[in-house]
Amino acid sequence: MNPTDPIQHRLCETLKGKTTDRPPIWLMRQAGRYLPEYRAIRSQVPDFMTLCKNTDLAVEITLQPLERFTLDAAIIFSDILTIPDAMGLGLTFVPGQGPVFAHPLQEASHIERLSHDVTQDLGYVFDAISHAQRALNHRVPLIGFSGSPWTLAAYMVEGQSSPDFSKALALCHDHPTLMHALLQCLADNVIAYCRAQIEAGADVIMLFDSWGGRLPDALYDAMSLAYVRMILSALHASHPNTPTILYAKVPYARALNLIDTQASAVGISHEVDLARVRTSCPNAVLQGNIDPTSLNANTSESVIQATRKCLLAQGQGPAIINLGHGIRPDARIENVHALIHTVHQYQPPTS
Ligand code: 1CP
Repeated sequence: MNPTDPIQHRLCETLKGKTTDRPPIWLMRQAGRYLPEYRAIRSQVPDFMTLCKNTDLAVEITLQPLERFTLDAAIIFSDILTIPDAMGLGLTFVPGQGPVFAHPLQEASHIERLSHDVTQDLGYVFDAISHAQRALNHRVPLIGFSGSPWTLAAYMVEGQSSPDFSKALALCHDHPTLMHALLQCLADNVIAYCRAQIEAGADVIMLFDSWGGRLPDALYDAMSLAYVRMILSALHASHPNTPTILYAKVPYARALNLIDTQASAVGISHEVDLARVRTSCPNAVLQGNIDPTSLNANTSESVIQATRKCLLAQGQGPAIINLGHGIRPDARIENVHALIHTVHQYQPPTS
């Protein structure tokens, strides 16, 4: 290679729809509680946000999975709830319970007063990205990310995680104009946040609409996808060379809706039949779909089978190997090795 040529990373090439020697692999939540080296750092700080706001620790944790495994991407260590925190909702992570907001959105005035520009309070994320990029030194691309407006709004209205996000759904039904004001405010913030991550050095932007599946069919497009499309088109207009990945935990029909957005790739949940999506969309760049619980088994047989099934389902289409949702804290390290080894060894069937 000419020394002035840009480095051809598998992930970025695949996101451009190009063929690579083998599909790229990375894992959602690859830096996290299943790693003893993460737990060692985590035990030294009182709460999770302290890790995100400390540049050196956030960079160290971003790199941890790359020291152990041969992965094709790094993802910046942070959380989707940084935006609501910067909007003044007072975020803490309560052990055993997850995220909790001190000031959830409970009345119209709370929403009307929200700030449309919080990027100046999120400098710690951009610092972590620029430092991580320097530490990576072009080894692999760095993924920046944000939650989708709906997924962020669901937490902000509810005040915490919830099995059904019923308060947020009630707001959609009872006060749709107010909900749209909140979603638009979040969309403005997400656009500015993602642009600043790209300017700081993120090579790829991923949007998580993790709770898109909680919306009924009648509301999904208006309350979630419309804002996702707005963000993707704003990012592609300002940064046409930065690819995007859109993940949502949604069933088959909605997965096809995601592919219809401008996202460069779509993350497919493990509840969806990947082979069926591939048949419908032979040229779409599809990521994910391996069941994260297969990493918790006592032997590696399940994850090896799940990985082979995923590779076969992808067929000749452009593929990014990943899980269908985030890796769980009780995932076994040897199973993660087995998953990655299966991808590295894979020989596509000759037709
Ligand atoms: O105490 C701890 O160690 C907290 C555990 C933890 C970790 C490791 C949380 C709290 N967030 C994270 C990191 C994180 N979160 C990353 C890091 C980068 C990587 O992938 O390695 C990313 C991308 C996220 C994104 C995130 N946070 C999502 C979207 C992805 C998904 O899994 O759907 C969501 C929904 C969150 C909210 C959140 N943050 C943390 C928890 C436990 C949760 C989920 C709470 C719930 O179930 O509602």
